[in-house]
Amino acid sequence: MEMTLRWYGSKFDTVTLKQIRQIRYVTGVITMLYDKQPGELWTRQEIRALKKEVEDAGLHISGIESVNVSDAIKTGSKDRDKDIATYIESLRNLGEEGIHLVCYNFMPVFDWTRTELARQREDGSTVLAYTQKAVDELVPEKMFESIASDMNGTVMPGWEPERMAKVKELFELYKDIDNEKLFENLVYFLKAIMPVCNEYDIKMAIHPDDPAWSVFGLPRIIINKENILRMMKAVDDVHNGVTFCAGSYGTNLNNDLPDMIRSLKGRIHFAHVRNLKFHSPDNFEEAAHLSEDGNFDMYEIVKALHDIGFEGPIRPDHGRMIWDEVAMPGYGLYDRALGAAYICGLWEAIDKAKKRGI
Ligand code: CS2
Ligand code: MN
Repeated sequence: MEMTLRWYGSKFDTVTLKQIRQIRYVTGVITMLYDKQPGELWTRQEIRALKKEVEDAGLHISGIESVNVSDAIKTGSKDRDKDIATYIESLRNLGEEGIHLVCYNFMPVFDWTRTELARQREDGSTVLAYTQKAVDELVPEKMFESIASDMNGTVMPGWEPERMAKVKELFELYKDIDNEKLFENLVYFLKAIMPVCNEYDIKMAIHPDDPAWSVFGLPRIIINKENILRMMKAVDDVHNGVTFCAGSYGTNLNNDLPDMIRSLKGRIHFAHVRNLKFHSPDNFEEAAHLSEDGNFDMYEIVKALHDIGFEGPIRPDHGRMIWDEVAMPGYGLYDRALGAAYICGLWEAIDKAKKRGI
């Protein structure tokens, strides 16, 4: 595996490449052209400039998170083929620049959903949290307003103000789309992009829906083992792969994370490792990466990745906000750096124990 950190670009991120470089455990960044709208072309010049900036700082681009998929593609509406052609062009440009990993998601309307961005924990740190009760009490148009004041002046992925201004229209677009239709549209998209992925060896890695169930009555499909294996089979090509996000699949306590990892051998191209602390099955908060701070056994998760011979990038996913840092919620420097060190420690111990036959 390679340890990486997500970086949103110098215009948007409070964390600098110089700081990332000094984490030491981290050698690559997962980044993106953050101001691109879904459906917009990523040009070679833009990709090259981003690459140069990262390389000048002594790091490299390990993958893109995300090249976002447009609502026309997700809903299969009239602009779908035009948007797919643009997506293919963007992939070609990334391939030409030597980038071989692209994370994306297929969630309707909202990317991840949390009902609090700064829930205070006992030690004074703050974390992102979710309660089903809060979602049930909100109308979707109010979702953005209800959390905007905790964004620390940053723009959060999937929650761009321009997008949120159109929430009502977006819901309208999805009104006839059920899980089956969404799945069909995903397969249509994948079949169309596989040739360019094969040509440039670009591994597509779908990010799961977060939380792993339907919110506001919208369809959600990338939520459990059965569905993700169905998707792997529907387009049985190594370039159709997975971002294994422990914190997202793990929102559903019925998902057995190490077992899912093992069943996806060969198809996990990217891993997000984070821990959650549950107060009840639909009230949870993001915890420190340390196993005993949450509900997940991080040793078992990292061991499963090691056992399947995972070689791709891993990143600590969201971190807590600690030491008075002011940053994009979930994406501060300090706790993610601690997470990176912890995961590397687990990995080294597992690796050496195996080599020594322990
Ligand atoms: C990320 C997602 O911040 C997060 O929770 O894991 O926003 C993820 O980047 C996207 O869903 C991938 O397209
Ligand atoms: Mn994730």
